Amino acid sequence: RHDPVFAAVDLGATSGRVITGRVGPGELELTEAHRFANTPVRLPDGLHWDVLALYQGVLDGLRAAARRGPVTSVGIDTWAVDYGLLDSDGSLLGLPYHYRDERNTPAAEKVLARIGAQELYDVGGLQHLPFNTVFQLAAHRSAAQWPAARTLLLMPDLLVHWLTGSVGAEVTNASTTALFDARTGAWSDALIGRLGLERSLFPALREPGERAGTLLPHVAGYTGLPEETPVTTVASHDTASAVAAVPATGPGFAYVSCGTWSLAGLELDAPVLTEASRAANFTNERGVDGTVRYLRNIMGMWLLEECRRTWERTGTSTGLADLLVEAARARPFAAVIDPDDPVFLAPGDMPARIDAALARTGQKPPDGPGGYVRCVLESLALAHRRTLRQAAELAGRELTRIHLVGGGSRNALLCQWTADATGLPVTAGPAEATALGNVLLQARSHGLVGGLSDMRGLVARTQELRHYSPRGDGGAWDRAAGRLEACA
Ligand code: LFR
Repeated sequence: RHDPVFAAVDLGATSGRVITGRVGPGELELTEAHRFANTPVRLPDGLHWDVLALYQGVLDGLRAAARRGPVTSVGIDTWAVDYGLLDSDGSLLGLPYHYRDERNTPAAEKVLARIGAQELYDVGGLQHLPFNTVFQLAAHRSAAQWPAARTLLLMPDLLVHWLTGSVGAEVTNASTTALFDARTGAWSDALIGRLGLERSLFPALREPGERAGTLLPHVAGYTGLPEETPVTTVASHDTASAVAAVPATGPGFAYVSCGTWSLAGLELDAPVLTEASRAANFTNERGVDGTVRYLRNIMGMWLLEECRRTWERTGTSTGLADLLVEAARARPFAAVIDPDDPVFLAPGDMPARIDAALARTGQKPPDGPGGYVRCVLESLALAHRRTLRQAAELAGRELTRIHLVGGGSRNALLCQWTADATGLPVTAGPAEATALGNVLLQARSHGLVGGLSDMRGLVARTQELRHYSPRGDGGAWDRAAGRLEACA
């Protein structure tokens, strides 16, 4: 068998992976070649990504992939919004900041005072999140290194640059900067100018499927991959890759890409830039083939993961399987929080912040870790319901099914409760939607699959999916949804 194999580099907020994907007629099979931790580092000037450790993990992963056999091409995706700055020699200026760094919130306020939320939304169509690149840049401009900056590269573009020497800005990820025009699909020269930023900081855009370059000699030498191995531009925003691999076979689907974040929404042909959409804080990020990812960021599994990190520090048991058993036994709807509350954004003691949020809304703290986990998962299911219903209304769509993809799709409680809360059937999986999307975009550029519906059909036929039907306890979820609104 000599089916082509593609290497997908997928960096998430807590770990990075290099996954190989074998693509043949009617076949799509992933194998993990290498996994490494992504551990952010706090320095005196803020919270940073350890970008050199990440790059080294990428190199080691490519080497592990090369040892298994020939690799047809390489693609890279990561989270969005974060970037590195290069000087005129092409050297990295300082360490990229982590989007959870606290410096962004005051910077965002300053930008909004100058430009105004309406004008920003009218151009970029993005949900207001304090870490959108436009706000990070406002904070960054007072740094001593700023005047030396010549090129801004978003995280995946930076890694592509280090592998190949080439410079570009992939569109799905560029669309998360707020400096990208959601209507035209190009950098907004007008907004960049209004903010007093140099237009030359922003490289030429690249579409998924384009060849970014081939490996630099020292990269080929280290990894054992041939120098002519192409690095293919994929949907380099992980959420765009995940949405491309949603195994939907018909219209009327909603998706929840559930990992550190829950990204809940719809795929549209055109952005929704109405005032109602802005007020409801929906994002219009760019998807594959000019589609629009109309969604909202919900705090996601971060709430649970950050609870577990806190418990780990205090020596409480944190095994996920046990916690989920306890959560299933805990009292239903004992406590409801609003996952969208910005108090949960920064790293730190999550159980204490949940307690404080519950106290503010006249609720009692949960009973033991299982109670916290139940509170988080029920609250997430309620947030999925609220967001998807609003998205459908604002976009004038009728929903028939939810596809829950990403690591969260392994969480049976969350899947079932999302079905129960929404009254819609949930198809769960694949957990590796992002890596699949990355592999499929490469396979497409090599002529092995067709358009989005072809790619999705292949995922639906080859990957293991689970189905959850809503159970008839809708009334209890309606009442809990009322409590969520009371928290907001
Ligand atoms: C998910 C994700 C979200 C983005 C957030 C921060 O991994 O990419 O789509 O809003 O991370 O970049």
